[in-house]
Amino acid sequence: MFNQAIVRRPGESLVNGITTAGLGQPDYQLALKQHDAYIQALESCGLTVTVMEAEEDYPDGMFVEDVALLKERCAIVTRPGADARKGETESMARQLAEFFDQIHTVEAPGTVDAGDIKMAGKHFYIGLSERTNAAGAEQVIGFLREHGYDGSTIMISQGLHLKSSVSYLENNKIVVTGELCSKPELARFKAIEIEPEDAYSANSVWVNDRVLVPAGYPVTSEKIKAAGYEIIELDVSEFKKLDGGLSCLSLRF
Ligand code: CIR
Repeated sequence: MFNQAIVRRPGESLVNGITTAGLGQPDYQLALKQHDAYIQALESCGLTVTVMEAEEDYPDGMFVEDVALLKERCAIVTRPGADARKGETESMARQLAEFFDQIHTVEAPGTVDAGDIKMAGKHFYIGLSERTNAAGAEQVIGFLREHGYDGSTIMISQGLHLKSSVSYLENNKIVVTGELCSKPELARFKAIEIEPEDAYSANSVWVNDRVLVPAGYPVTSEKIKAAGYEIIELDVSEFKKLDGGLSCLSLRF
């Protein structure tokens, strides 16, 4: 179960965020409203939400999931793969010091976006992507082992991050799409498969037995409900325009 979440407010500079989506510029005011609803959803799942201020120098700063990996007493600050995002870690490291005594840090030449890291119980799957390299994954696995966890890597070639295409819903269940449907590394899970046209919704988020699902994907919502979960649909259209999914908007621990 999670007790805490950390989010960061979007800044007006979000219009300059990195994107390949081709969906147009995000609307700042609408992004704020969607962010408010996201925070409320986390609170309704019983989490205490720490809201960090926007940093205008970092247009992608609200995608906090990429800059840290948190698990009970293990905190890792990453080294994001995109140069424009590397500086986001400074304020995150300061924030995490309020919660964690020891903080590990990924160092060069390693790069890791924690959107590439899916935790499933005590095991962490790390996607090797355009943002996360083998040196970074190796460092993360080393830190995890110090705390009694383990990790392994999966090569990915589709989507921005591993978690763009797979989410762990606890109870040995995953929501999965695209190339990951046939990855032997994930064969041990019960898969809720998502069709390519709904791929964005494979990034859904388990929070204390509820599942946050992006609004606009009724087939996915029905499949997750049929698997026994209560769902909360959230409109995150403005973050989708920046290749961001639901999970990227928070760190949950
Ligand atoms: C980026 O390209 O880094 C951001 N525009 C989107 C990051 C999304 N993060 C995530 O999926 N974990």
